[in-house]
Amino acid sequence: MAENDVTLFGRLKSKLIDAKQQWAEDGRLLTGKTAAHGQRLPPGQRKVETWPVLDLGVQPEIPLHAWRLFVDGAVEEPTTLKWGEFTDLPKVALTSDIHCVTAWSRYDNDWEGVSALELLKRVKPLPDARHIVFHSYDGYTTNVALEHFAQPDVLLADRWMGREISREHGGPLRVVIPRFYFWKSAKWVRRIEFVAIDKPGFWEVRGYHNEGDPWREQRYDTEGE
Ligand SMILES: Nc1nc2c(c(=O)[nH]1)N[C@H]1C(S)=C(S)[C@@H](COP(=O)(O)O)O[C@H]1N2
Ligand SMILES: [Mo]
Repeated sequence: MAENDVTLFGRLKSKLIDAKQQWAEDGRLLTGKTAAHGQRLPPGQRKVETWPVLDLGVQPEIPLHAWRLFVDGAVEEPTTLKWGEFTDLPKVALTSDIHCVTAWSRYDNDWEGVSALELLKRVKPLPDARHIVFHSYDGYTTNVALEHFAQPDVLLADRWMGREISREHGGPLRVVIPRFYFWKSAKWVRRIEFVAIDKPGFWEVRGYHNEGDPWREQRYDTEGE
């Protein structure tokens, strides 16, 4: 089977995962401020010029012949796309800022890819679809409300600054959801699952906020405090 051709490089960084989980418990980096979206830099963030790499330590290498995107769950038209089928879809280009919960922000990223709205038009979510879970080739998951996925600035991106997205940044295909902290933007996306009942993802079950709006500084899940 083609998927046997996917190679996983690196090892799970369990110390880093534990440290980030501790950040959530300690409320690290919280300023307690909120800001209007008109303020470009959200509270507690600093602008960087580089593009840091953040993941669980395992970076899949997915040859294009083995790449598949599964779109399923509460949709009228479940779809499996091969790479050539994905690249045949209409493309858009747009520019957005990245805000990572570890406090770096990177402005003016030029992305190209297929818009979430284009995908939704094809798979047609059923009326009970309310949430989306992204499943990635490295085992990572993250969730977002359908209403927030269904925005014109949300992309399935295969290009950044005029080049293919590198493996370390989630190539061949990653999700880009600019309005939330970057952990919501799944790298190496493999499956987009539509569900009626929300399913918190990898960081969301480890103390991170379910929504993750940087301007409201929704870094961590502070419920129950
Ligand atoms: N598949 C996958 N996607 C992921 C992650 C991951 O570990 N695996 N990490 C998330 C986190 S915490 C961040 S900040 C961004 C980092 O993306 P970058 O490495 O391209 O900067 O990817 C997000 N998407
Ligand atoms: Mo992150």
